[in-house]
Amino acid sequence: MRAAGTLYWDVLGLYRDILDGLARIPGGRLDSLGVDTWAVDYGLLGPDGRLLGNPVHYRDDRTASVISDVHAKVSPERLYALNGLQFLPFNTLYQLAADPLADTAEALLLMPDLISYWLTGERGAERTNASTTGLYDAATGEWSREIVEALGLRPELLPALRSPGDPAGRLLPDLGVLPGTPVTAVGSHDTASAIAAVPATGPNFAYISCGTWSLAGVELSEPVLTDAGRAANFTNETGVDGTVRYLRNIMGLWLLQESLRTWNLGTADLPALLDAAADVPALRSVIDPDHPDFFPPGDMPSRITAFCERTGQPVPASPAEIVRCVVDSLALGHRKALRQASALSGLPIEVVHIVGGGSGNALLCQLTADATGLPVTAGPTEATALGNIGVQARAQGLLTDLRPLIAATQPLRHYTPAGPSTPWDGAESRLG
Ligand code: LFR
Repeated sequence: MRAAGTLYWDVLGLYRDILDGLARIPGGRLDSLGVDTWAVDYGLLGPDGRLLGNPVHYRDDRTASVISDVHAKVSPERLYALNGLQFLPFNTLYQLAADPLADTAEALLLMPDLISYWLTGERGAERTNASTTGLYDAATGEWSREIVEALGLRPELLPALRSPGDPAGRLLPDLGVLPGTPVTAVGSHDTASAIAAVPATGPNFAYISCGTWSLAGVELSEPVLTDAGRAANFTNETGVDGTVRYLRNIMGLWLLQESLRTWNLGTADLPALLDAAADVPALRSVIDPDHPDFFPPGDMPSRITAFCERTGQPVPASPAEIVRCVVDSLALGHRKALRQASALSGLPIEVVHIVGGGSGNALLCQLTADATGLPVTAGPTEATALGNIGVQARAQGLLTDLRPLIAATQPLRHYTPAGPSTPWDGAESRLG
């Protein structure tokens, strides 16, 4: 929600919804609870533990003026050598440089850690999400003292790290819901939880965690901190069990979500639009989904048509044509990222797993199979929730290996490439 020009999260609304949800648990008893959210965003606490300001949304533009200051203190090359993170203007380290409260705050808590603190009174920094801040060393798995000091941040700002599966306190009695329930640290970055629930049956797979963002890449055991990886803007985020998510962010279904919002349509209208889009000829016009024009909230269709006009392509007119342009462009983005992930990491890819809400988008799944020339397995849609619960179940000794269980129990859909991927070769060059 925007107020006086700043885009904020309604964090207390989210917290209230969590408490309401807990109050409705059938039977009024839980063995464990785990918190995950999106990455990079945070709240700052004062000495008495109070929230110092309302958390700002990563789509706010406050970092635009500070990125060069940060890079003057630590070069992008040195940053990548230490944190292995793709450059995204909203990475926590840039947000802190734009945040006047960072100098006086006592503690920084990432969103899931903040919720967990309110629920339990205990503070910590869960590793999978800490790895998205830019302040974390991808190779050692600890906060990077070098980066923290170079940026003039106080090391005490950052809480002690914890890993998925670690105990994270108990629900405080004064919340009035399920007092004493144990809280377990999970892959608190939603993408970490989603990838933990990929139903892969062998090592040579790629994944696309497809929702508001498309997170496309491979899972590795060690970070790849090469110049070529930095040039391709690949990230090394920490996963559950110390795995590495070697991936790139692609703008994702945000392009559709914001288009629907502009047209005053809801997600219930999407199936009919996708059916109509399936009848529009393929690859007539494509956009670079990652162009910064598409990042802020607001009228998406006019930004898409402006892009097509600027690049001399047919301008999509109807909603179905715009949806087709978006879905083709996302499939192309998936193809480009996965080819690079394989080339840069040396991992051959035999199958692509699409998980998250976008795995229910049959047109996007089929076009991703066509564009990559690889079989696609789609599902589960609730991968993040399943990965979160899976880590808790394992911490309780209820299971040892989540992926085979997901593969055996979740409905999955399979897509095979419908034809040669040659039309996509030409289209990729149009993305620049
Ligand atoms: C997905 C996600 C991405 C992260 C973006 C911003 O929900 O967590 O992994 O890059 O949101 O936090």
